[in-house]
Amino acid sequence: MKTKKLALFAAGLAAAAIGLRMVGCGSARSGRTTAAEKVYVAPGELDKYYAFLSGGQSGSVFVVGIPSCRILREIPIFEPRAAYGYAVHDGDPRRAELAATGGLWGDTHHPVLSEKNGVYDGRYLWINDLSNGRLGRVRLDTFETDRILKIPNLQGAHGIAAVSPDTKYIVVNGEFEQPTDGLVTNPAPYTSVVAFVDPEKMEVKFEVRVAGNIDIADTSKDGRYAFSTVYNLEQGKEQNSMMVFDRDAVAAIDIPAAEKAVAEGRGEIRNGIPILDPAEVPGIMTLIPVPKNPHGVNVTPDGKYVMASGKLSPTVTIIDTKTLKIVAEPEVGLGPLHTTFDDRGNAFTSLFLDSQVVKWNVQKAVKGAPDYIVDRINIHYNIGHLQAVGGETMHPYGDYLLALNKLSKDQYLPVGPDMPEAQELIDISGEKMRMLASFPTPPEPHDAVFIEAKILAPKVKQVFTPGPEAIAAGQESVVRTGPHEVTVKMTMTRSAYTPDHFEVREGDRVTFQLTNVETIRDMIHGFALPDHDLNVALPPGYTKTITVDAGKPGVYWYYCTNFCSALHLEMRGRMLVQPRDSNVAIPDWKAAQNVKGPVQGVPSTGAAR
Ligand SMILES: [Cu+2]
Repeated sequence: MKTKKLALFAAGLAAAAIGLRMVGCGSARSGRTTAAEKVYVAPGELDKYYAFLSGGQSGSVFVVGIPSCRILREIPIFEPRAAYGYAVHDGDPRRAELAATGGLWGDTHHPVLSEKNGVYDGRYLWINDLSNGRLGRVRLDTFETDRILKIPNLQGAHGIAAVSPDTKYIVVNGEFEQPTDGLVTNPAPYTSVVAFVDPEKMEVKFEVRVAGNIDIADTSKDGRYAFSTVYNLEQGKEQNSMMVFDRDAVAAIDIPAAEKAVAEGRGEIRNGIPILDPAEVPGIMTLIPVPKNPHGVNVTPDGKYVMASGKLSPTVTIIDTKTLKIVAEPEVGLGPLHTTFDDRGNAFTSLFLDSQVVKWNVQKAVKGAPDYIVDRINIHYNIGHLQAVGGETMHPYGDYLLALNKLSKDQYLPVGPDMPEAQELIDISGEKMRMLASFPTPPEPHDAVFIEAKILAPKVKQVFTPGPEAIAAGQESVVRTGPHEVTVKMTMTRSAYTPDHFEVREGDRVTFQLTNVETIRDMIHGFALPDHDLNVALPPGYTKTITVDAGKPGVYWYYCTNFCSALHLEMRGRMLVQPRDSNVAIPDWKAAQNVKGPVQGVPSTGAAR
């Protein structure tokens, strides 16, 4: 008997050990509609929301339709992507920016959207690169990265937030502390900075020094405070020495007070940026003690409270945003990491260790009512971030919540040593949460932000007005502009390049000025040149100018990489590179336009004509 009981107990433990799958996967048919019906978007129908998922070590952002969970595209930010002709070639200004600011890779964690009057206006998305201390900006009318900013005096750009309600700044937290005096020979105590970035100009306006590691960021809804969780107030450099104190803190930076101090010249200028030290400028920062190693920090939609998730403590610390005093510290479960909100006064906190989302009522918790916990749902597994649609704005939608999970284990087919990472979509429209769907994405789902499709979709540009640099049909040419320089002015339309061939010499620098002269949407043409590390994509109306070395003598077929028509495969042309000392005459591409001209340093038997 005793043995049987032990066996049952062991079986129960085993079930718990493989996660909580048996509990979490029940009743897809509870409620009026099935879970499948809730996420089914019929072919030809459109999703209600865009979700922007950070790509983690992919250095990008993944765009997903919600509720269908269909991946719509990837926006490369910190890594070149040949598939989108992004930063592939030296002539692409994004590639030059990436190379100059830390490298052709990144680690994106926290996407934030531009706001107007406390709601998303669909202009920009910003995301951090933790690894190289950068901030990337994506234009949401084109879904393209338009700026990369290296943040001076800061390492480990981690938590970021838009300053509500009108995106006055993007706040960027430096997680990896640095010697305060900037030296390594006789290092001073290590500190970090919070950077305040002008979102339009993409330049740092000022920084505030914090004695500790600055983690996640959010801002008050009135623009007064930037809140950050801070750990390692001990300023230790190894883990043991970081775990001495009983509590760490939420830092509340008073933005107007900091701006005034900067205007009065009270900042130390380093690398052109004023750095304010709260020890020398009292009143610009308040440290609010919270349980050790807090993680997420989130402001309620009504702006009344900011809450820090305990991580090591099973509590969420609720702080009044006016008085900066702690008003409650409710227990929610093991490993609370982040909190998001619906439109009915409820908070949802991710529990990393419990692998759960817990729903709880904010006012009941503040009042100390015992029944503040509303519901719990099992997650598969070890949830990190979570986001409810609109949960970061003043007007949450209260319908869907995305759980971004660190481990998926038994949820998908094995794909090598690395299991797919996953998200789970949860229906939060009712009193009880309901699991709807899970879907994997390439590494690594970390955080997400949503915008309603009807706000953004009408603003997305698909056909562009040709700029002054555009080449019009009939204006194509191949012209020698110097002894070793050739400019090729080329147009592309279904299904041909004009010119479809031209000749240059070994040693030439060839500048392509490429215009896609199409005028209808989704008629993108690519221009790939084998063995020249070159692939660009051009939407209708776009012009791109790129210079390459002609390379070794030979015939190089440039071809279209973006499927465009039944004759897509035939959309190609030849660049013929004559040997440097060739005595073969280079023929004119067109009688009026040619590659004639003196070629210095070429033997008399050479190709100069
Ligand atoms: Cu094409």
